[in-house]
Amino acid sequence: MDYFLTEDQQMIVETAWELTKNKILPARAELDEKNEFATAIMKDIARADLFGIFIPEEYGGFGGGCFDMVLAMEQLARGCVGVATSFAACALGIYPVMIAGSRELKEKYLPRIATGEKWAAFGLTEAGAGSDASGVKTTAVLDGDHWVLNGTKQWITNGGEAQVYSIVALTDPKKGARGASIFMVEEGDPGFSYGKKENKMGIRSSATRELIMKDCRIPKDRLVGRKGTGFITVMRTLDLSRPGIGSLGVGLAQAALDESVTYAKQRVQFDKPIIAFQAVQHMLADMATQLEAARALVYAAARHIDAHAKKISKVSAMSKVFATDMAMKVTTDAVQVLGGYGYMKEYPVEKMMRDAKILQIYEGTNQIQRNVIGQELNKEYAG
Ligand code: COS
Repeated sequence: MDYFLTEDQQMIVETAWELTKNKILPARAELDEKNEFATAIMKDIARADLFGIFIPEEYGGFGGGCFDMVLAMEQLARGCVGVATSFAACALGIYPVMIAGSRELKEKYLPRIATGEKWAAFGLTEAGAGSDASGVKTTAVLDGDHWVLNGTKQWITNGGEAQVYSIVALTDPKKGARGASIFMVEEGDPGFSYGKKENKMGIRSSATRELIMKDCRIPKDRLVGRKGTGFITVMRTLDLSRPGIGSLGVGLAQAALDESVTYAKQRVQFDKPIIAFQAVQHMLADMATQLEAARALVYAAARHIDAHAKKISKVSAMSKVFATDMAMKVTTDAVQVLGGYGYMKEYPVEKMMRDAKILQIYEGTNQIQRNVIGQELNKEYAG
């Protein structure tokens, strides 16, 4: 379908797809097998200037919006969702500074993120705080000119690879969510270290680690926004990032459909290519239709956000839940179309199915997305 992209948008798509073809496709199977972070590809993404897409021009970026990011992420995800996730997590990690940070913090971090000189990560999740984002236990106490952070973050994408971390910590534990604040912690800060790298089912070219803060001292001015406004900044950050996760589902499902149709045209059974059988055709037709519907919703959600619409939570959650449930279904069907071959590692669809699963879990499970949509409906129909 034609989405009438501008020349600049077409250039983003072409740049990201060229990078995917030349750098990601040849490397993805080995990175997956070795559970290895795609360091060289992240540097290629920086050289292709994709990190600058979402950073405002005054801070050295291209001043693009959510839609531009969604376009780039979709193309990267056609190659490998692990790589695309590492890229997306840099945006997620720096959005709090863009949303609520002081001019000084923006000047300090944004130009370096734009060039890809530094990578970022978002530190919200803890052992007891996942879907319940307000269950954070990490604390931050002011001691003279420094904040002292104590706590452990879990399953942090880009953990150990990023140099800049936005960390959610309680500055007033008695107030719960309303006592949360966000801090920028940097690699090398005293008292800041990493736990072990996780061994995951999918997105194995991305890094997932614990972040450990033990009397971690950081300068006072690394507080993002006002003290106690951290939870709301987290919610606004997730509103902004969730269509991007939807776009990973779209890119992944596109890749799975491409593999499925190509295979179905070549594979001969009962003296015919299997695409000649209606049973297979109907599966492919459903895959293609669901994919296009998800893409349209993700693009619409991103454009809705870029238009500075007042309410974005519902449409953002809808785009994430619909596109990622679709990706799980389409990648599972791709394995089915390829049959026994689909189950083998010689073909990429088994990796695609493994990678799809995390999309339904991270950045808010799809159950949480439905809660958000339900709560917003409840408010809209309040009368
Ligand atoms: N934008 C701005 N403010 C928001 C908001 C949004 N999208 N969503 C909620 N808020 C505000 C509310 O208005 C409320 O403010 P007041 O305290 O001033 O009234 C406050 O935040 C608390 O909101 P709420 O009561 O709805 O919070 P809950 O604790 O019930 O949690 C959910 C709501 C479940 C939506 C939240 O915990 C969530 O998104 N969880 C998933 C987190 C997640 O994605 N984790 C994955 C790891 S991060 S990669």
